[in-house]
Amino acid sequence: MKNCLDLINNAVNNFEVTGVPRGCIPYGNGHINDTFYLICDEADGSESKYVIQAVNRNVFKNPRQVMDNIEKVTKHLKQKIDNPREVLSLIPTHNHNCYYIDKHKNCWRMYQFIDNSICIERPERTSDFYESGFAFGKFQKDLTDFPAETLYEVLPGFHDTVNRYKNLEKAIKADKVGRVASVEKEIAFIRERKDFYSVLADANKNGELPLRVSHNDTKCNNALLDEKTRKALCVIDLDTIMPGFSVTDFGDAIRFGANTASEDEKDLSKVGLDIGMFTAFADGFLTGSEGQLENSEIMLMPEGAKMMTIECGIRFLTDYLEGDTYFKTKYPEHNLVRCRTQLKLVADMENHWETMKQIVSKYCL
Ligand code: ADP
Ligand code: GN1
Ligand code: MG
Repeated sequence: MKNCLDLINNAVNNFEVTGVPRGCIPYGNGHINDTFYLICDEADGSESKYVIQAVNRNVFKNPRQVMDNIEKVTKHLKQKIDNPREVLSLIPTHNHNCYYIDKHKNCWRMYQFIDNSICIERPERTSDFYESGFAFGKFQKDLTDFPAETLYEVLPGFHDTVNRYKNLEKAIKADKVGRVASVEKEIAFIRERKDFYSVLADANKNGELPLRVSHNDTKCNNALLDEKTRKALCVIDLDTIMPGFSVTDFGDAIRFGANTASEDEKDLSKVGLDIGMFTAFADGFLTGSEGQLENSEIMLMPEGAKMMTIECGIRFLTDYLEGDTYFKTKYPEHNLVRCRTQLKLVADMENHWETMKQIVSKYCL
């Protein structure tokens, strides 16, 4: 998509932008969608700025449902949030739609660009991670009264860890690209923990974990911060909004941002849980959600962190065994390297289990 200028320009021409489009450039470091930054020249000499994205059709088989979810949720948020920099604003097409499907069936959408914002790839300081937690916690709070069951499950079973594990077992059995023999240690680690994978689903059945709107991609690069104040600004990347659990949103953020190393660090001695970052994010998330979460949910946050980490490890390993068809990879062992960081992080979370529980327990009412 990145070089298809005609496609992008054609898409731009279908949206109600103000001013004259000057040009689009690839933007951001997202792994899923193709994102472009668009500047338009206004008659008075000023500029208007937009983000135009092609939704990844390989991941999202039904982009209309994705857009329907985003439209409903942003509409709800706009009733509570006045500041246009704090909520994504969809730009309509000339036909009053919130997306445009081109002749190649690419689904395009456009947002107002949130100016003077920063997008952190990994938190360098605890205060940034606190703000990221605050943004996602507030997102939970603002959507407490949204009927989660009215959202489409755009990625069915996205955080169904039991099923993710079953898929791994299928991939092991199929051994499509002959890689199983080289990953026996990783497989054993994952099998040893198989009783854990149903813990959140069971808590939901027992009434300890309510169904809510979950974001499902709470990496810190999906919460913009204000460039000057570095305060939480806006939650972005709403493709994966679905009915789900607060603790998986919490957990996925910890998985990514409270790792002492990056997701694809090859030196496993660098990988571990940064308790300072964990504490900061928990503080931000539980402050931002302002008493909307139940005590039983708060106490399950360490489980959410461990679940998201092992689930991601399972997904990376499955993709590795299936020949790297889902996650974008830069070299042949990339998915395996990512899997190993996740498993190392799980082991370190197990070492810090009581500390994590104590930290979150302070927020129970
Ligand atoms: P992906 O699913 O590929 O991660 P995102 O929706 O997160 O796609 O967008 C990719 C990047 O584009 C973000 O990390 C952010 O830097 C930037 N971005 C997206 N939407 C906006 C916006 N409305 N204003 C400013 N920057 C944005
Ligand atoms: C994908 O590309 P990004 O950062 O938005 C994936 C997440 C994984 C993550 C691992 C829709 O997210 O679930 O946790 O990679 N998103 C989807 O880096 O599968
Ligand atoms: Mg993103």
